[in-house]
This record gives sequence, structure tokens and C-alpha cells, in this order.
Amino acid sequence: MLTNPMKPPLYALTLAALVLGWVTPVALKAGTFKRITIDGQFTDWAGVPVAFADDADAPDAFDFKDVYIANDDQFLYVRATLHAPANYAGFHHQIILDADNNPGTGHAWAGVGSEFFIEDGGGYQQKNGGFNEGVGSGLEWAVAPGGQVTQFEARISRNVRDAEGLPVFVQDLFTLSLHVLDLSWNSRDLAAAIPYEFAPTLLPPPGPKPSSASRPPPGITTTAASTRAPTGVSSSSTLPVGAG
Ligand SMILES: [Ca+2]
Ligand SMILES: [Ca+2]
Repeated sequence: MLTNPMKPPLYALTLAALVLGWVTPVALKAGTFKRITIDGQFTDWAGVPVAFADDADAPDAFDFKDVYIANDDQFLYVRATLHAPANYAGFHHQIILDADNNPGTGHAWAGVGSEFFIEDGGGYQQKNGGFNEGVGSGLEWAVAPGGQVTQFEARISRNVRDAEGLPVFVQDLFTLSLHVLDLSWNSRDLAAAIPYEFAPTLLPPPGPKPSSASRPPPGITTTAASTRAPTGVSSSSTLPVGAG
């Protein structure tokens, strides 16, 4: 695809939109609200548009074709199809998050300024510019299927926290890259700098709504504040990080 050299970069447009108070950033559309089950079945992706189309440029590797992104109130979902079948376990897999949608902050690599990245199911902080600033928590990673695949689906908790215990997702608009490396840590394919904006939740929040018909008996006090439990300990692996 040809790009216009005079066209300002996406982040500049976004910044301008924020400064000028535009209701909707130019050239962006909100993401897709979907509840996806990570089971290796893809019918639940119906209606999710292609977020990024990658050329057939990694023969005999793990050659990304189309990337799809969706979200619900709990998770970010990523699906990628391949130009040819490949063994998922024969490669290292990274999802690199430019969480503030600013290439000038975080660790500059893979086409973005990364605040946090996921590698083979482990999450690592990068927001202060280093490659590995420590392991995050609450990732709730899942991916399917494994083995020889023509596509896969994965999820990341929207409540994932970085090594400092702070939320990774700091705003609705962010950018991500998908990166695949061989088992000797040679880069083999990259789907770079894909923008995404969390779609608003279409369903009512969980829990009963207070109403006059269900007033508590005298002596019982209720609090309006949510008491949602914090995200539990992730079961994701913490494999050692290789050179990127
Ligand atoms: Ca599925
Ligand atoms: Ca950044």
C-alpha cells in the first residue's frame, strides 16, 4: 500500500484530536466488542474486520496473513491467520503493546514504542525504555490451537499489570505488533504497529441494580462502590526472555 509522505503519523493525529477536542479521532474507528472463547474455533470471530493484512513474506516460517482484534470488558483478543500452515510450537511468539499509542515512549522496537510485551505467554514491562524491566501480573494469557496451525487466537486480560503493579492499559487507544521468532531468536515475521481502540462495553455491568423494590431490611447498610476482586494470579508461564 502506498503511503502519503505528507500525511502526519497516526499518533500526531491522535494528539491533535485530544488537543482540539474532536469527538472522534480522524482515520480511526472503534474496535469490535466480542466475547471470544479461546478454544481454537473461530466462528466466534464472525463480524470482526481485518485489522491488518500482512504480505506473504516469510516462506517456511510463521507467515502472518490477516490479523483480527476484538475486545470485551475483560479481555483483548487477537487472531492471526497464516499464509501457509506452520508449527506454533516451532517459534517464539510476541505481542508488543504500545499502550499509550506513542512511539516516543517505552522501548522502541518492532515498529512501536512498547510499554509491555507478551512473549510465549509471559508479560514483561518496557515502559521506562528497557527491554526487560520485570514480569507483569494478571495477564490471564490463553492461546489456541497449538501444533500445526493455519491460524490461532489469543487473549490478554485488560487488567494486566506491569512489573510496578500499575495497569498496562492506560487508555482506550493503543497500538500493537505481532512478532514471531525462530527458536534461535531470529526474527521471522512482523505485523507492525496495528492501531486499536477498545470498543465500549455493550452489556450492562454485572451484578443486580439497586432499586426501591429491593431495599435492604433496616439495619443493613449498602455501599455503592464496586467491590470487584483484584485479578488473580496468572497461570501464564514465565519463560526466560530472549534477545529480541
Ligand atoms: Ca474461538
Ligand atoms: Ca509508547
